[in-house]
Amino acid sequence: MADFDAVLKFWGPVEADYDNIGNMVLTRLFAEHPDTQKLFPKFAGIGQGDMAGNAAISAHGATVLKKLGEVLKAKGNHASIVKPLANSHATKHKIAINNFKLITEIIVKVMQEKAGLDAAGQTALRNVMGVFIADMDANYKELGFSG
Ligand code: CUS
Repeated sequence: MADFDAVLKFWGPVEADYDNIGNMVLTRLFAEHPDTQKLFPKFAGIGQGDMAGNAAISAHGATVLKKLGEVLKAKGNHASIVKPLANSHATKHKIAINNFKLITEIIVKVMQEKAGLDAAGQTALRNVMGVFIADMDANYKELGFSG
């Protein structure tokens, strides 16, 4: 099975609850990698205990997962999705590439727990994200951002 489909098979529960699952992804990212919380100024002062109920964290978590859903459904034809994302993350947010690798591992874990993502699906998601991140990196280099 193609990597995209091996992940999309488990996308239903994520799609049904973007806000809550997105919140879990960012809350866990910030817990496991505290430096990532500082990348987005609007999240800077929020304590771990207040994250689950924080609407801004849910909203951005949902945004991240919706983008991932678009990438999965594009099945490789994601150049038009990656370009604006690379632009905003390189020039506006200044998010180094390594952060996307960190969030990948968190999404793998959260999807395992909340959507039952199996071993094949976990490998497939890592593969999809590997290609996506390499494409982000190529765009970063074109923009002259060393992220
Ligand atoms: O927003 C977005 O979209 C991104 C994602 C991808 C590209 C995958 N992000 Cu946001 C990222 C990050 C965050 O949020 C935080 C931290 C780190 C990273």
